[in-house]
Amino acid sequence: MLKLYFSPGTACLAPHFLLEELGAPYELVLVDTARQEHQQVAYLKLNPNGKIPLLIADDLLLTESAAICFYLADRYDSKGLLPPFKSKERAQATKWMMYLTNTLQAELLSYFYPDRLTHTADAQAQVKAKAEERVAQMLVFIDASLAQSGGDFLLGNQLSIADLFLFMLCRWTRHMQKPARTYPQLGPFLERMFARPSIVKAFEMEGIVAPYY
Ligand SMILES: N[C@@H](CCC(=O)N[C@@H](CS)C(=O)NCC(=O)O)C(=O)O
Repeated sequence: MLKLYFSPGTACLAPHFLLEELGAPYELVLVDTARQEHQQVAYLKLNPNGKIPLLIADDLLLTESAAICFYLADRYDSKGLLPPFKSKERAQATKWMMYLTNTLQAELLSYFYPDRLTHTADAQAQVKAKAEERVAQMLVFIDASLAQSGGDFLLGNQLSIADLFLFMLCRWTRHMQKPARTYPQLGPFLERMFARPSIVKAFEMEGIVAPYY
């Protein structure tokens, strides 16, 4: 049995979309961050980093949202959410997951938690503003890549875990001055993704309401 430990709208979203997309049986376990449950002994025993999400799959305890997505896509490989091993498309899917986690997700963390990077309120405001600027540059690149992909998704015509991950990260930009939905390719991409029942169901289960992205 699969168990996904979640807190609404956090990095659990991509694995959650994926579980729905795969049609896998799973249980959702709420980690109430308002009550600091992610910092309490019971959760720290499972995930010493105190971060969300966490997946338990039989005797496997797995953290890192991207790693969870790779694992689930491989576990249910017949669903085709990752291209076959050794293919060029697989390499591209891996590249996108690395790009999204190393750059966009990392920059978004600076945007949301500037207090972790510097001390004064002024410096934090500067970090936040700079992070927003850098996110915008990344969105320009992703937007152009979507235009060049030759299809509806990052890999062209094939939906992959990278699209689910991208949707999650784009959602996190929704209150920025130039959110992902305002870009010429990303806007329709987000609309298409939001039309998928898997996405709607995961939002519903997490109690997330509009604006969705
Ligand atoms: N790289 C990790 C990041 C996990 C992460 O930072 N999760 C946030 C929620 S989006 C969290 O647990 N924050 C609580 C905290 O940092 O105290 C992943 O993608 O799984």
